Amino acid sequence: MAPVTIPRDAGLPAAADVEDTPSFRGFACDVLQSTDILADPDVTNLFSAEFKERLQHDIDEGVLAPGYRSVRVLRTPDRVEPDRLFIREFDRRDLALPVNAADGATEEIAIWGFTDPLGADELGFPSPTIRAVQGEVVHVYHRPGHGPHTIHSHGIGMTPVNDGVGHTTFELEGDGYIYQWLAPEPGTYLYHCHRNTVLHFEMGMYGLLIIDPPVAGAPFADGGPGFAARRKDLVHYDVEGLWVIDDIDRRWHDDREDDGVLIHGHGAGLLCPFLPWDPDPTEHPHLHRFEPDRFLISGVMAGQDDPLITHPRVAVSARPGDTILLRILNAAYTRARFVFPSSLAAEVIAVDGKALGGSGHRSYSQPFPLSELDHRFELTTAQRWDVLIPNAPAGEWEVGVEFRDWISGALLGRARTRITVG
Ligand SMILES: [Cu+2]
Repeated sequence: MAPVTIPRDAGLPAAADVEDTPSFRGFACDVLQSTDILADPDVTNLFSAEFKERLQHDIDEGVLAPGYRSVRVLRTPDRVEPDRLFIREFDRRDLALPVNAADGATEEIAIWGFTDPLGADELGFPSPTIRAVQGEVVHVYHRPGHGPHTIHSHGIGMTPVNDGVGHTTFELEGDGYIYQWLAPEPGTYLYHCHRNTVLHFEMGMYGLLIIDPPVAGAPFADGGPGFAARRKDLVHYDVEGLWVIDDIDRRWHDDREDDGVLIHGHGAGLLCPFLPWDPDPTEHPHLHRFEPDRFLISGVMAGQDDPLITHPRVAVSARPGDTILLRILNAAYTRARFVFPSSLAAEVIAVDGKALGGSGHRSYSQPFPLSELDHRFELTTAQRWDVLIPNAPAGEWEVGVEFRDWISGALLGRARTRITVG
């Protein structure tokens, strides 16, 4: 692939060149006038016909001045042709989350998340994976729909304007924004909404973000086979398990009455965490009260009596001798403690999207066997570990997850799943 340069991604700007100062102010002032939006064909591609109609209507009716500027219509600075485009739209639905594969049970939970109109266009939980190849220019076009949201690509290292951290840059309403970044070194990352994050992340506005190495066949399909970075080299894996740990406090998700009346909205708890958003705070929580009562792996709930999850989205199936790569993300607010079978020779090859023993300043670290940690480890919120199981031995291997209070360490819930090799 020919190397691509995005001007503001290439080193530091010249001090004299104010336009190139990578500060929020410089970018945020690049707010389009409504007349620009309606006239510029390059820009109009960014906005739906409905949005432009509405804008024209508001101008015709005298609601907006012709030169109206709004943060609804930010244009991506230094936009170049992308190698890969993703669209993520906001949606909110009552989802029937699977409780377990065995009996087909489900439980309805209100989920906020991202849909992919280029894919299934259905709200899933977690949101659909973003998967790109190292070195690619990636565009993530976020259409927030109602209420402000953002997309923060966690661990990617983009320019400030593209980092999607609402309180340091901007939040999006209306027709959204195209986030532009260069895909960094291969690894396991995540993306999530960074508006009123404590609430929006809990409500489900996140998904895995995986960067694959630039080899034939990449980006790889979720589930494998593929290649991942190990030290300074690549390792082939036959099967990929994507384990996203989450916990749910169902009171937080109880955002509507039966008649559809809103109990709490996007800004709940934002202005002052001690102001009740509900007249009866014993029924509905404030943001400082998180007491999870449902425990999940990759959107599948652990049963209340038997926490074993055999759902094919979670449980891993492989053949003897296969190499298995587990990409594990803790998207819970509790500490997730993993317990692996001691007879499984598993190795931690990457932490937070960085290959241990990789090049540059990562050469001080090394991959290590899980036996060094007595086959158990703990991840806090947003942490990722990539665990490699080479030459998988035949058998049925169970991996346990304990959900531990982030302060006291008290056991709040459990989940278990299986790696079946045979
Ligand atoms: Cu949001």
